[in-house]
Amino acid sequence: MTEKNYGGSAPFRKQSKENKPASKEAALLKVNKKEREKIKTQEPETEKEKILKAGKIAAEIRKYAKEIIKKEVPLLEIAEKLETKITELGGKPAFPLNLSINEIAAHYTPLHDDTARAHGLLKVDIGVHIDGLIADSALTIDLENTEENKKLIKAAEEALENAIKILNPEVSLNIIGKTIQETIESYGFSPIVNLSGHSMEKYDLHAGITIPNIDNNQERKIGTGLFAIEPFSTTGGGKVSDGKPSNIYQLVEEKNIRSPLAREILNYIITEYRTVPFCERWLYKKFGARAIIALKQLEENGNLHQFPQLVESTKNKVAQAEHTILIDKETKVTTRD
Ligand SMILES: [Co+2]
Repeated sequence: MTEKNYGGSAPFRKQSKENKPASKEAALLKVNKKEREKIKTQEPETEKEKILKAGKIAAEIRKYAKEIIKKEVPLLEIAEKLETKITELGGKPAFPLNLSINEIAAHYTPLHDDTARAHGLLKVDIGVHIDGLIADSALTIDLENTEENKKLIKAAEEALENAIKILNPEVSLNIIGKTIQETIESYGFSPIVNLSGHSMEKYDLHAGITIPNIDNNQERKIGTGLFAIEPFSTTGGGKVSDGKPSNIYQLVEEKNIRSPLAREILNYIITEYRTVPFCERWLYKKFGARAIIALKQLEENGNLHQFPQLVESTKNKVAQAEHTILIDKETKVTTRD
């Protein structure tokens, strides 16, 4: 069983009963003890507060997304507005805003000069973090107004709600997957079998535990911690393959690179994003066209990983629903709008 601990408290050294120190030192120790007790009892609370605040911001962004996303609005404008709002509300993007249309299931973010406009079945995937404590949430918007789109969205949303209903630390991962699968199949659609939810830790979006969207015989219990559950429903075969490069990157190694330009940008990435995914658009804004050259060099040198777009293999439409859930003494959806 996994005990995911999102609030690491500082190790608390035991005081020896013998060798009692002189009074001045004793007083000092007492203060220190008090301080340490404070850290011990408050630090997890503070991290929990940040988790909840990040969730609240994501919930606000969900609402704002529904207000501003209309057919033909440039994706670039949507991404910029939503990411700016995250910052205004006191968070940072935990990854570039994803706006994936139709058969693209995930990992489309606009380029700095993107000309695409909103249409079709549009998935909005939102990441917010506060000091590395993450909220991850997604919704799907139907810009075609078709029955099938609406049903696909309903299937994903209901699968998510049914999964949330059964959540507790003792529930097995395959039972969550089974619930998602059965709900989506009851609508006559397929869940995407090779996309899954995930545990999250500080500055770590995909922290090790995978939450399946199908019954995969994984009997491990979910345990406590912070999790994203994200069912995908599709009219297609139910698998995604790698598509075009997404221009979304993540730092994988800080090793040195000869080019001074690439080094400058690498240093910026290390301090600004750490291990949080970022995109070409953000760096273009800061460094201009030289960022594009540097990103290529850094990827070739093995400093960066570039995510591919994820495309439904039979090129059929995909809907997604996602919330972040804190499983603790109780189960709380942090990103509900
Ligand atoms: Co996620």
